[in-house]
Amino acid sequence: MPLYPFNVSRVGEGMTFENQYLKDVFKNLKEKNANEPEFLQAVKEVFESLEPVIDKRPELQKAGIIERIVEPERIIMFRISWMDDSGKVQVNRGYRVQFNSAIGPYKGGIRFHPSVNLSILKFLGFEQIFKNSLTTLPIGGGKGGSDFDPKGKSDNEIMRFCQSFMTELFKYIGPDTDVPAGDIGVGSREIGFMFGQYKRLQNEHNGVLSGKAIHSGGSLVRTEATGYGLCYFTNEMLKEAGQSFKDKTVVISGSGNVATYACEKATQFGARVVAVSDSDGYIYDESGIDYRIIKEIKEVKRGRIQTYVNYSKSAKYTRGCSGIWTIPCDIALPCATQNEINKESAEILVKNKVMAVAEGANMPCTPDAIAIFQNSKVLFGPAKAANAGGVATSALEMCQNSTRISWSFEEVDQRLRDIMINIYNQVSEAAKKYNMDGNLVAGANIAGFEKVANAMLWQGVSY
Ligand code: NDP
Ligand code: 2IT
Repeated sequence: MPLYPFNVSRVGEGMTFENQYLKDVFKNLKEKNANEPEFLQAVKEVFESLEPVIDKRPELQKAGIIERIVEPERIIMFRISWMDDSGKVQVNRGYRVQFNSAIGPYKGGIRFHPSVNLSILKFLGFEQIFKNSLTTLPIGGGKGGSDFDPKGKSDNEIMRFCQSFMTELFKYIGPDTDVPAGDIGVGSREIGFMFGQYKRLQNEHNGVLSGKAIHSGGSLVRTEATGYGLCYFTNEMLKEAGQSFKDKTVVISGSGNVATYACEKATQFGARVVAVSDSDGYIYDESGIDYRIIKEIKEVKRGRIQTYVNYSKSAKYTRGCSGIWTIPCDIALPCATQNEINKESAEILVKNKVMAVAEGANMPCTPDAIAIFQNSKVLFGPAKAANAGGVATSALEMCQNSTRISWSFEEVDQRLRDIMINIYNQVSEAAKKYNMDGNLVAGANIAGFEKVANAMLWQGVSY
């Protein structure tokens, strides 16, 4: 059961693009992938943005770029059997969607969550193509994962699962082929177990995974990168509107990797973060959430956000996660999961005078929520652009691995900051170029798409 209910059965109805080529491709895609609502949702949004590009560039239709870009180059699906602590054999399903390698090796995270299925991984892999393109670094798009639920598992169970997952996956990945990283349910501990197994099987210590620990070839700032990058991007968006984080009230959903470091950076920028959540409920603390407490609860104790009340007298816990959007705030940073802000939540945020929303999670806002923000002139930073700091820093890790040197925290952080500013400028300029000034959704889709499309054209049809 999705924790954030969203009516997906209507995805694709009332297509808002008129271009016949896009309409035909989408109709065919919908017929072929009728059981993949999240994937269709992600594609539809991109098609809506691309209409002016397709109208202007007939060579894209001639080369079948759109039909090709929505079809993953390869999908690997496999059985993962592993033994739990009681000696019972468990079976999960594993996947890697190698979506597009036009501009570099497939790159994207691995998600371990019971909700994982092909629709979710295809939406994530599809978005990753354009996100990775926006980073300006040479990385293609991919995503993988399993319906394995890490909650309540012992370290040994996690290790056995990760080893079994990699025993199959290692055949299909490599530092110049496909470089996975973390996502929901996959952090440093899981990357370590998978890296160890890859090294054993391949007999190579290389940059096949990013998000590695520093002593084993990881990059400084990778842990912080998505949350920091989200705030660097949001800062640019606010700056263009003559605003800043200073003295603003911020609500952040989630309390995992992205949320924790978004909380840290927003606080450093002078904002007051008043709420964070997990899938059970949310914490409201008027005096400001302390990101060091989230780190202690989540990274050290692997506990639930509810226990935050044991650390702060002013903190209040409420069960149910979507209620977090009823808290009045200037800036909302959804950093948990897809479709967590629906129409109703968006309407409440607007009524409470939210000024900016930037997506730390992938596709956390439903299409009608985005329309509400845009129609209400709320600054809106789409995931592909706003959360690209994580994968960008992964690409910096790949670069350090290839050259066998490592950069200081300051150097990586400076590069991350420059990349996020550059992404903001690319996205903002692409929107202006196609007369959609301020529409960063369209800007991100167009700027991300054009580079990949040009690479595909250049490489010919059978590559
Ligand atoms: P984590 O596993 O570290 O944290 C996920 C957080 O979101 C947890 O607080 C979790 O709560 C909550 N959450 C997960 N699924 C749901 C759900 N179905 N309903 C409600 N809450 C949920 O993951 P990350 O922080 O790495 O990822 C968060 C988001 O950011 C994802 O959308 C991911 O794709 C995206 N992202 C991550 C990047 C990275 O570098 N890690 C890069 C770019 C985007 P609970 O513990 O209760 O499950
Ligand atoms: O969604 C994402 O961009 C990630 N989970 C990070 C992927 C990566 O390869 O660092």
